[in-house]
Amino acid sequence: MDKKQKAILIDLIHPKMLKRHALERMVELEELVNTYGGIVIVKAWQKRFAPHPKTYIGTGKVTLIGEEAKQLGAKLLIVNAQLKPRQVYDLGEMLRPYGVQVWDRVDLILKIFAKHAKTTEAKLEIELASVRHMGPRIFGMGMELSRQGGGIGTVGIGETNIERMKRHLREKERKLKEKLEGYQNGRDLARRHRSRQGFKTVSIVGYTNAGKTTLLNALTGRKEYAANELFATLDTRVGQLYLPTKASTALLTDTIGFIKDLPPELLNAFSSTLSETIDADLLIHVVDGSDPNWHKHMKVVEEILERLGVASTPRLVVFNKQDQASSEIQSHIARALEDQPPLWISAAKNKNLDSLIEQIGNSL
Ligand SMILES: Nc1nc2c(ncn2[C@@H]2O[C@H](COP(=O)(O)OP(=O)(O)OP(=O)(O)O)[C@@H](O)[C@H]2O)c(=O)[nH]1
Ligand SMILES: [Mg+2]
Repeated sequence: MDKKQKAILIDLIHPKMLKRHALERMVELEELVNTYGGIVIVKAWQKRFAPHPKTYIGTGKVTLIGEEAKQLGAKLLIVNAQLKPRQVYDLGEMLRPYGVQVWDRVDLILKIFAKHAKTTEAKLEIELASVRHMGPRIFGMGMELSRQGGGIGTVGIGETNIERMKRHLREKERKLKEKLEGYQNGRDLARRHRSRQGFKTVSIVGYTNAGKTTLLNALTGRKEYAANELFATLDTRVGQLYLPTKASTALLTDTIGFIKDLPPELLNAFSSTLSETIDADLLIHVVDGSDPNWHKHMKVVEEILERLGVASTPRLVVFNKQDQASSEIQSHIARALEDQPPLWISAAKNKNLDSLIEQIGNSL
């Protein structure tokens, strides 16, 4: 029996942050928790100019949360930030008496990834990301353990354990990377084969839940898993797209979605999966046009594309979910883009896909 895990969420906000922004941040965190399969029972904010160096949130607040958690039977505190290893440790120690575990945003994303990974490659990538995420924490704990073990004249017992642990992790990381390189080589071969056959490649990118997989399915007749959850897709799928204007076929790939504050170590671990995107001739950037945060999400995606080194790949921006987008938001988007009219589609309703296909043909 897998009862839903009860979670308390906490976000640190700058005293000058607009209330609307604070709420939006929380909504996204809550969506992540729902995707994970947890249930949010308390949403808390703390106003601070800067994080507490040791516990991230103020220690008084930590105690309050601990007591509240105990009362409500929550075993999990999720902090909406990427914490320093030391902060996870100190916060965890403070909350241990209340039986509460601490996750940061990356922990949560990793848990979702682990749940959604279907292919061996995606599973390996997640394992690599976890090793990289956990490593520094263990090293941080090491300071603590070696202090405990180290009396006068003794080598800290903690220290030797930590050394062993470090070696173990390094070894694990090496093996994972080696295995992933195997997949990478396979992909390189397949890609070279395709380009010899004259196929152009088009990669669908975008914020998570924008409708990338739905679009891939609609354009290629595939039946990949698409769902109203974050990170439904974690690997790369390829389908064929016939371009009537060019009387040729292009290969269309769909991959993992992006999200704000995606830590670099996560992105790096997914390099094998993302290599198709990195080498594409054209990127289709799918934006959920029904989401009031469309502009922020677009910027996040652009930033990540830059980090991937593909900022100069030709790009086609499409606004999806027109069927759900209010006329206000549609005219707002039109105004914001002023120079070129937005290309609206509805992947789920098969709307306006012909003009998209035509534009893909023209762009290639
Ligand atoms: N109303 C409406 N819903 C859509 C449209 N396109 C996709 N959706 C829905 O949006 C949700 C997310 O779609 P996906 O295709 O899984 O999105 P994704 O970008 O692949 O998401 P991840 O793989 O999780 O990053 C699903 O519930 C889809 O049914 C659309 O044109 N209109
Ligand atoms: Mg998807």
